[in-house]
Amino acid sequence: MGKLVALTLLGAGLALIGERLMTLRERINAYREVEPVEPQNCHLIEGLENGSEDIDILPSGLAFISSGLKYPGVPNFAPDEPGQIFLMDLNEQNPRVQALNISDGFDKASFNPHGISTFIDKDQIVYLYVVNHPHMESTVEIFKFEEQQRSLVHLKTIKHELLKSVNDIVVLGAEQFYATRDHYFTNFLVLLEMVMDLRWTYILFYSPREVKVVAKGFSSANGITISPDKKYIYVADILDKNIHVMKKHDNWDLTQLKVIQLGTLVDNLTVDPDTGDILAGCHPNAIKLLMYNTEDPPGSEVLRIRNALSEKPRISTEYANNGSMLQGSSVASVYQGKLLIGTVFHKALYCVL
Ligand SMILES: *[C@@H]1O[C@H](CO)[C@@H](O)[C@H](O)[C@H]1NC(C)=O
Ligand SMILES: *[C@@H]1O[C@H](CO)[C@@H](O)[C@H](O)[C@H]1NC(C)=O
Ligand SMILES: *[C@@H]1O[C@H](CO)[C@@H](O)[C@H](O)[C@H]1NC(C)=O
Ligand SMILES: *[C@@H]1O[C@H](CO)[C@@H](O)[C@H](O)[C@H]1NC(C)=O
Ligand SMILES: [Ca+2]
Ligand SMILES: [Ca+2]
Repeated sequence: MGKLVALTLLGAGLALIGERLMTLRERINAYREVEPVEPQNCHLIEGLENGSEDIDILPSGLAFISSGLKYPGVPNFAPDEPGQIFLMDLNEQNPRVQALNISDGFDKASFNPHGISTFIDKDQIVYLYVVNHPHMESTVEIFKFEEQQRSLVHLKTIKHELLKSVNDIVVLGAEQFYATRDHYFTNFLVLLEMVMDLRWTYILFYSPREVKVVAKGFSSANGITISPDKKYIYVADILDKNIHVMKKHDNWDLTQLKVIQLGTLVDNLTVDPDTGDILAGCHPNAIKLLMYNTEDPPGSEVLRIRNALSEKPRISTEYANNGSMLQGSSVASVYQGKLLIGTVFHKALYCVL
């Protein structure tokens, strides 16, 4: 009798895991192929071959691009080379990228940049905040940008026990930011977390005086950005294939206004400064990203969301490719009719819309 119960329990357990695995395959679009949507005027950016995970463009048209991410579960073509931050001036006729020099005293060998966000203070000094994973930990590095010298001066490293598995940040003021945590476990239990869809990831508010979780319950919180009027925060939940629109309160807490379902795995978000539209860099099929195969590579997809705050946001595809041109798009950013598309580990694309 005991044996029968044990067998039944084992069977039920295996069935549950099997069912969860099938659900997970559905959730990460394991069966999806993309239909191409390719603007006429696009070319790959020379000098960016090993990732361009995040992009942030200043109001002046200077774009910062983080490159060389090494992160568990995602491919990397240059595992022995440190990451870099590149600069591109979108005002130029044929913009080219240039690696930014980083000041001495910062450990460049272990630099592993992930999400980035810029901040301009009242004296017009530009700061670049970078999520860094030195030795697979998570820190936030603050740099001052020296435009003339094309260099970054390292000012500070921020560490905190709640700043774990950080994916992206959005800076709100001097040393104040929201950060997303994209997974809870940092060991093999991360698989359990994905399969069981535990939803233990969150958004953290950080300031020198106060650090707190301001929103939780995400499958895997990823890209984060702020609306042009600074009242709303947009967060991509990559495993839930949606964008959460959150209202920001005076005490920095966030409350959810709505969720926009997209049916694709949303990575990083940016906002078109001219229109307020959200641009989302997406992974059409995550299995192809997680199990990299040069014969059948992961594709790329960029969505534009108009009127995100309205009853009926309009969603259109700005770019889609099966991986023959661009693999693993993670971010898209626009500046005056020019579109930059970055990827987790592959090249980057420049389009004139
Ligand atoms: C974009 O998404 C990818 C995949 O999650 C992530 O590795 C990368 O850090 C993101 N980039 C930014 C700028 O947030
Ligand atoms: C990308 O990485 C490969 C392998 O390490 C290296 O040979 C190549 O120069 C890198 N390309 C760029 C543009 O950094
Ligand atoms: C980069 O910085 C280093 C040390 O700060 C300096 O020696 C080097 O000349 C700089 N390179 C460029 C291209 O400015
Ligand atoms: C991707 O699309 C191109 C045409 O755009 C086609 O030639 C190629 O075979 C496709 N690749 C895969 C893996 O489906
Ligand atoms: Ca970012
Ligand atoms: Ca991201």
